[in-house]
Amino acid sequence: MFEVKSDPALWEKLGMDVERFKNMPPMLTQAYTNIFLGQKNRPQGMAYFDDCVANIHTGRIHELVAAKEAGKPVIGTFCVYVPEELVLAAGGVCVGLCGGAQGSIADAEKILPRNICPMVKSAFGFKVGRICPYFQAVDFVYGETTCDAKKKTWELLDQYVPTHVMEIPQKKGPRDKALWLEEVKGFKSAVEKITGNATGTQEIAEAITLINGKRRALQRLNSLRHHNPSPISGKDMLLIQQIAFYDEPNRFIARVNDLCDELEGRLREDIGVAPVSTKRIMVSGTPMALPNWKLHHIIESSGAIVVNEESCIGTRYYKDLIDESSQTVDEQLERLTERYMKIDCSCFTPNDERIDQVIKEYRESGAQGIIDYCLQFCHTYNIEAVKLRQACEKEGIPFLAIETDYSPEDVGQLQTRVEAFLEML
Ligand code: BJ8
Repeated sequence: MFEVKSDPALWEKLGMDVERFKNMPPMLTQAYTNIFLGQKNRPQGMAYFDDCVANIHTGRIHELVAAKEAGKPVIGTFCVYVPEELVLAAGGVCVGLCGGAQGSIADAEKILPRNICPMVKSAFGFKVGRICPYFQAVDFVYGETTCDAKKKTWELLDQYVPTHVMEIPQKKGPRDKALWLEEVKGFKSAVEKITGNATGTQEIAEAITLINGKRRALQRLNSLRHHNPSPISGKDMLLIQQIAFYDEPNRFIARVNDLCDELEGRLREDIGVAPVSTKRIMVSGTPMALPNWKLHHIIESSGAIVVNEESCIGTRYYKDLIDESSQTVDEQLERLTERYMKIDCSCFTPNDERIDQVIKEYRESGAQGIIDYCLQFCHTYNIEAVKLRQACEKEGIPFLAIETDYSPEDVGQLQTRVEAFLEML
């Protein structure tokens, strides 16, 4: 039987609020069982990812602690702009710390204003409340200046855990690219100082190849799900994309590729998780950090299937690779910078390349409508939804924009809107 495991001794060692945190595994066990395990016809390869969730507060945390004891610093990040390749090249371990849970928001609201993005509040609350083993395991964190809520929160977060900040440009002209290259070089030096390891061409090349491998595996999986019937549910795909931010990369790549092999077999026999007539939805917008499964669960329990996520926990994380042919560190950093500057976050202006990308992914995924997901108080994605709607209207693409947070209060209302949208398709 599925169970999220507990390890109070490990949590104690990490300085967590164990009394409070011990309620978390049973709650997650119940939520995961209800949301994931009742799905019909799941691929067998999902067993590994179920296991990742079962070990989310124990097995993977033991690995991080062992890495620290072996002298490998663990670095937490909140944005796909922070180059994980350079952390790995310097011998560190990189984990994503974005918060996707309602349970830590009250902790954050004791300090932060209430009217900011739930993802920022959730992450900050996890640290303040000492109720996230990943936050407790990291040696330091790397934030960025993508949005106002994040960049000002990092100043406060630094009072709890050493917090460095990368400056992300707001535009994509030559001056902005030069600034970003300087930031990447500064990041490399800072990480080397913390790890005590200088990184040369060889280490960077290996890290680029490894993370390209992760991105390729996710690209492969995403293109398989575009078939109709889709061989994997949107919820399972979202889960895998969330796990990509904290699992050990080599193992993750191997398991995703195993799953792809299985799905290719399913496609040969026309086996899907839902009939061909199932309505196909693409989700775009703000990231959905673990364990935020709210919208996907609403869509799929309304009888549709999610076939693509245009999101940082989705294609924005893996659509672009880094050129692997560089011969020097300078060239490698330039190629890395070019790849990262392709990330079409709404924090940039103008950001029309994202609008084009959304339409492109819509066509490739065989979706029949787009639901644009915006976390409350995320002004950049919320305003960009206006342009996205205009583009969809022009292309004749059915479009629904929703703004929500992590609370269960609006689930009924969202379900009604989603069902009405599906009926219209
Ligand atoms: S590159 S999307 S991971 S910033 S949703 S915290 S923007 S108020 S998450 Fe993001 Fe990097 Fe961009 Fe991707 Fe602020 Fe908006 Fe909240 Fe956001």
